[in-house]
Amino acid sequence: MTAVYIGLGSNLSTPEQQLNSALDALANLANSALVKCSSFYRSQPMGPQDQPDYVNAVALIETSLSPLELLQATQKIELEQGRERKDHRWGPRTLDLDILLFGQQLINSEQLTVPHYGMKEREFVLYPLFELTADLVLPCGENLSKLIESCPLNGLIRLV
Ligand code: A4P
Ligand code: MG
Repeated sequence: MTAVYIGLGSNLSTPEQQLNSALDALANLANSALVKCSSFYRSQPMGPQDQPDYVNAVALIETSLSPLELLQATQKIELEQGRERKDHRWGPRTLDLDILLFGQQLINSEQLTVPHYGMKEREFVLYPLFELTADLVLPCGENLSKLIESCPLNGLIRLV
């Protein structure tokens, strides 16, 4: 089994319900177990500002699926929750599931880049991840606690 961190994000159609449904789906994933999930956080939209705030969280699962099998599964969950892929980048979405870390693996294929390319700069990824595993070390050798020090909250609010 490999420990995998998944970033969850939504800013359409009652985002907190979207995240809860996604967690149910992750808990029912084949050959996998949902270990824990961070609190939900409200975050300012990164990218176009004419869209609602996001709700973000990070989940830890253990899985014996391969990285591509997991990507297929998470994309299926996105589609089941009404995700539409639009042309313009970083637009609003009902559900986004990003594979942040897959054990200590480095993956650079056409379909998958792991660690996720933006995770080291995003407050809505780093703070929930820190809540789950404060002593996490990334595959590149960087400490999560160090990355947090140079990452402003940018209005991130932990929801109860
Ligand atoms: N892909 C490659 N690597 C990965 C990975 N590690 N995890 C590929 C998941 N997918 C990965 O994804 C496009 C393609 O990326 C997939 O087909 C897969 O093969 P997508 O979900 O269709 O596109 P996207 O999410 O719109 O694009 P992108 O660039 O991945 O956006 P991000 O980085 O996901 O950012 N603001 C706040 N506050 N909170 C957010 O969560 N999210 C975004 C989207 C914008 N602004 C946000 C938030
Ligand atoms: Mg994405």
